[in-house]
Amino acid sequence: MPKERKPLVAVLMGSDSDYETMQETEKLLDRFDVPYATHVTSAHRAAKRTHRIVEELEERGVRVFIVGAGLAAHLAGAVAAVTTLPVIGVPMASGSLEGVDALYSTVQMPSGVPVATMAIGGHGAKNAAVLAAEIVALQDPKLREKLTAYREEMERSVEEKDRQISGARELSAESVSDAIKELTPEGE
Ligand code: C2R
Repeated sequence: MPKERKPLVAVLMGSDSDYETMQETEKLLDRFDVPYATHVTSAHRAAKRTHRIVEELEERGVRVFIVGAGLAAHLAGAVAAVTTLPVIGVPMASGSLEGVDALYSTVQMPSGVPVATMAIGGHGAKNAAVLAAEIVALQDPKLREKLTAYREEMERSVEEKDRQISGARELSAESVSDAIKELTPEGE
């Protein structure tokens, strides 16, 4: 990503231990060519710093926040508390509860302060990027075309998977009928 472009999306996470999952978000934002800024911060461990980072990113023109966190995942809610920009939360699949704690902590926001909560882990991290791109695309028709192309590519991949599975089944049905013919005495 060229450095001079202003970030439109902020990718925040509670710890560097979340980064492997949150790279899935970055990869898709790269694919859609959406400029982003990534930061580690923590509402629990660095509350004032988190507030400051959100303000700075808003001033730089960020339009959407994506926030990944695990365990008692309050970071997305804490970000939503100090901005009226859309906040997308990604619960990490970590700890003894494997992300169920993070899911509940992220999704159960009191009315008035929403966090658009994704699935736990990698699927959620990817969907966060798609949703953020969809929000940015409201004012960017070219980005919308990229999202349409992404959907079409997914559809083609489903068709290809179907061809492989149904083709394999037809093949085995053919070989079964050949085997039956071979075993059946002529005239029967
Ligand atoms: P460490 O690996 O640094 O101990 O972090 C992080 O997102 C991470 O998944 C363990 C987990 O703690 C999470 N964390 C939060 C917050 N800060 C860190 N949920 C927060 O402010 O919500």
